[in-house]
Amino acid sequence: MSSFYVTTPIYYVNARPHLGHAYTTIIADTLKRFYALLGMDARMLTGTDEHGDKIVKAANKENKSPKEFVDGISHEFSTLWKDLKIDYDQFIRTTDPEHKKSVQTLLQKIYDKGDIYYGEYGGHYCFGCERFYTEKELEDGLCPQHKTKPEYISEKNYFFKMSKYQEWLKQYILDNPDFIRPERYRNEVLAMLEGNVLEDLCISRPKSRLEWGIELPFDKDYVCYVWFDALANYISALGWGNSDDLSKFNTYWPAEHLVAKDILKPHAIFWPTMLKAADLPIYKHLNVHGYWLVKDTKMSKSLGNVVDPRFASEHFGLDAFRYFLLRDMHFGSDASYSEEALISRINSDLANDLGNLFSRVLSMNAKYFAKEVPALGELTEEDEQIFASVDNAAQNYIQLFKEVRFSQALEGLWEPIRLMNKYVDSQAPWTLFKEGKSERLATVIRVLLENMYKISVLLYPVMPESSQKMQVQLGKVFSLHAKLLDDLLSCKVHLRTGASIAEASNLFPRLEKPAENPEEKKQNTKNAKQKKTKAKEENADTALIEFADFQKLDLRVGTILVAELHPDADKLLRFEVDLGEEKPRQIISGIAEWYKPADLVGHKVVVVANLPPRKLRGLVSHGMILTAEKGEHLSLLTSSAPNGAKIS
Ligand code: ME8
Repeated sequence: MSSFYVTTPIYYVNARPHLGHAYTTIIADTLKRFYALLGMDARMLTGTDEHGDKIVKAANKENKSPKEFVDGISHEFSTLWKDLKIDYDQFIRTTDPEHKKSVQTLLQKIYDKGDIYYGEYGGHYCFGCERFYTEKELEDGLCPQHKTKPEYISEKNYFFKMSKYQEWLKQYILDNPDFIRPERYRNEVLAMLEGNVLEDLCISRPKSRLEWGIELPFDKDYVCYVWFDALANYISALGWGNSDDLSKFNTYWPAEHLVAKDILKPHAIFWPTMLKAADLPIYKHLNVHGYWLVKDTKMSKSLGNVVDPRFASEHFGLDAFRYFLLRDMHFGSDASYSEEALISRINSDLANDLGNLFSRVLSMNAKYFAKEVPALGELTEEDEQIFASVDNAAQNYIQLFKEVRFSQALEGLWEPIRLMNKYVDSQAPWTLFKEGKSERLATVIRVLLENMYKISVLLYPVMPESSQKMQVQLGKVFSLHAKLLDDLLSCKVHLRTGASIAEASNLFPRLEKPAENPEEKKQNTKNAKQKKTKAKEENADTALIEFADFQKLDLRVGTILVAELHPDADKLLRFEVDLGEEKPRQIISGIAEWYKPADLVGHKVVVVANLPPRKLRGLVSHGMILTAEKGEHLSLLTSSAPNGAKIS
């Protein structure tokens, strides 16, 4: 059986997992499932990157030892992947003893070959990136990523002769056009290789400065540079360099790597040259995606705009969330995340198109054929068109999936889904039923059921649980085997005539409005309050009104006759105020935090009497009682004038 091996970056444990991490991990899971569907022995690796300065700093901040700190966050990643039902085979941690051993084997191998040397180096070191920058790479003297001033450090270190492999790498990329994909990233890497002389890579850090790392096997005063250590995870996970049993390595290597554009250079330049130096086969493809943005900005903890994938998947449904991520990001480009976009995508593609198709067809089948699969009769041209369009879309879908173009693959698959909905309308089974054309009715329903089954299988990598639900409804659940897709596509009929199938159910309920995450809700209320206060302050300073505007106000004095709590709102009070009119007025006011109702009866107050009536939690308010407010302090405006006296 042929094999397939997909990896995610191993994530830093200095921050908690967010949507960006979840995206890469979900597409890795999707690819694994896709290749399993193709009949391959598919394997997926993910994990955490736990050494380096950044981690030590983050641990110090929380008053924890590095080990205690990394254990906690690494666990958060692994439990999130379990909650998101990611089917990974292995979760590697760079603090695993096997991994450490592999890194040392790799270092020793390259050292013995003469491609690691000891030298003095002075450079601009960014602690955020954990790397040296050359003068040329800095922007206005600042790190281009972190916009902070790097520290100039001069020290003796070990270097990997990366420059020696520059020409080889350039040629390799030219000879293998899809080695780095999409093309824009290949071009970016070629530009790095063509325009500059590659510098050798500093691969050590003196222990006097940093102890939290893997010791160099040839010098115990140094630890390994975190990127050299991290990249090796892709092979150490397969047992390379830490065990005599190389069967896993021989079966699964080379890998298909998935990363975002932030870590293009280490994966496209450091890693292949490291593999070449160690005489190991180069990975298959580097698949590079863009960023998920929130309101056009990259997610970051400091901006407070990180999206919590657990909340989103629980709220909108895991499969629907996966579908949105795969459909809305064109692999390679940035994409914007918003709940509005997600809801609109789910409602249009899943509720309207796919869900509707299933519920219509299954309910007709229940009504006309007592929930049994009807027989396929002679096929008309329209029937053949449905089969052809599904087969065609399936071929394209498979090809596009192999090219990691998930969005286009799904877009193409939705064409036959929409076509089937139109086919239902044009064939009008309800008319065939009325006219007693039962054989034709059976064929129409069977054409639909067979093609719905194919779609359900094809959707397995993207929406595993829904795929299974659809198959349960259709009375046939597939099991993975080598020829599954060949069989699926080479044959028109997969269901058994007379087999019982389900009644209609709502696979993808329509979503109504964005979710309010309790944390976000708190933040939104806080922001709204701050905005209101700021606007008030600004108005106080700047906004002048015309005298005519003031004259429009009808301010009157009145006596509170009744004061009580609003039956449906903690912050509101209900008043009846005598303004010298025929009847007292009902006024609802938000002052329950400051006054007890009983204390207010008999008080004289000032009321804005010409506001339009307004409903507040079910009770209509005919005016507003004026208060004076400063900071936390609030008091009622009073007057000794008689009821109904006008203030001017
Ligand atoms: O770089 N949009 O770890 P990291 C899309 N430890 N993907 C995003 C994203 C966003 N806004 N933010 C993060 C490291 N990602 C190293 C990797 S590998 C040998 C070492 C995803 O925690 C994306 O996959 O900073 C990106 O490449 C990765 O998280 C960076 O994770």
